[in-house]
Amino acid sequence: MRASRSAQRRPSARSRNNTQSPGSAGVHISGAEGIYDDTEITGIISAYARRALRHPRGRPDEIVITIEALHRKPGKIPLLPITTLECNAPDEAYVLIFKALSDLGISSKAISAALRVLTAETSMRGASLIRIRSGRRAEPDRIRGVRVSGLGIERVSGRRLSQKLSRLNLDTTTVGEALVLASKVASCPGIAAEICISDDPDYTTGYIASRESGYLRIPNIKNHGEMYGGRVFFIREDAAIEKLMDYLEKTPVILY
Ligand code: PML
Repeated sequence: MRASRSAQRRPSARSRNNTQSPGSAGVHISGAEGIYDDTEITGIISAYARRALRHPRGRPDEIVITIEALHRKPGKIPLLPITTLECNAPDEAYVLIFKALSDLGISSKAISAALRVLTAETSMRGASLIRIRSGRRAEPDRIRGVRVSGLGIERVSGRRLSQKLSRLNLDTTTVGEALVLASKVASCPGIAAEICISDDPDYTTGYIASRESGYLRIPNIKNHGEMYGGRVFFIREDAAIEKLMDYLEKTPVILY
């Protein structure tokens, strides 16, 4: 599901940054996807429509829901373990980010480059790819970025995850879907880590994820009302971009 508002309409008074990308169809409002059985399709269409219509980024004037058959059997990937770090303000978050990413072998140059992308006035539609040593950006299209697609969670694991998140008081689609996406990204050969700041102005928890660290949630990574955000994938210096993008965008995986 992709929901957007046409570029001509004025953003709301709160919107410092309308995240409109030059050349894009309009302002991004909401996006989601999953892998589902036939019997779940009608229910999921209304759930996605409801979600797009009630999004804190504003009311979309276009909601596109696409249903595609899978032609490849999805690979099975384990979900990352979740930890919530203690963090009370964005300044503290930045210290945690530098520490966690440096421990994963990411250079300061690359971390700073990622933070510039994530806090820029114009959010990207997909994720940026940044090389872990040189900090060079590697996505072929800096507006579109890389869109992680072809992912879902096994029904039983979804229920188990929901119970686990409930016990942690975190049982929301935002957390569940972010964890599923981060788990696919972390399983991608060539990716060392991911950092995410939500572009939702009401959502101030972000995360760092990697196979080594698991999914590290960082509360108060930004202040309320800020529209910036996005995702950066830190890639090995010699990672082959085409292969990596094929995995992230086209290879179906089911998380368990
Ligand atoms: C998003 O807006 O989709 C990203 C959410 C990131 C953090 C989710 C969490 O609370 O763990």
